[in-house]
Amino acid sequence: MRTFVIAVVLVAFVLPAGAFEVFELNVPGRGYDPSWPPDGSPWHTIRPPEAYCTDVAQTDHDDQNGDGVIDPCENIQIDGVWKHIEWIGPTFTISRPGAREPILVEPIAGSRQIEYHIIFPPEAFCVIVHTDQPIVEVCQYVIILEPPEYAGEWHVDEIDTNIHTNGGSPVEQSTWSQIKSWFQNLIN
Ligand SMILES: [Ca+2]
Repeated sequence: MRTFVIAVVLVAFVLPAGAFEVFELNVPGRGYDPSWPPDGSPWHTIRPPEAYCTDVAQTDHDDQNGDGVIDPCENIQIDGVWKHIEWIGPTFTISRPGAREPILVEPIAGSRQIEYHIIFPPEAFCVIVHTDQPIVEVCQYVIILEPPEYAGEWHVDEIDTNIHTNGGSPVEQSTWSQIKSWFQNLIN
């Protein structure tokens, strides 16, 4: 029983730090470039939706294999908080005449590069769109074939570098402090 309680408490402490987040490197004209930018570089929050457009800064980074490239399972410190990188890749901002606003799409790993999922706007998050050709450059026109609500010709406005993080790993010191404190209380 005690083991179960401990497990529940550990999950309760750790899970809030594991929220899924998406950041876009905010360096105009850089395009897709997965090399580590210098600390101090600005990133732009895409998710969570309530933080959309919030500008944050890279305050440190952990290039574990020393190759100068952002890799999954490496860590980035955003505004002083370490975050575990789950995915890195290009994000495409595309628009079409008459559309209310551009949408942001990302390639689906392992696809034939004509399948993308929407990461913005929030109400369309994870909707999969199929294009007639791979998206490769700014100012390219591509045709979305489906789903019907997005079908038509789209213009590639920007190509940027995005990362997905789990929002807090390695576990922050404050969380460990909470866990240690809880265990000390349990023992005493
Ligand atoms: Ca690396």
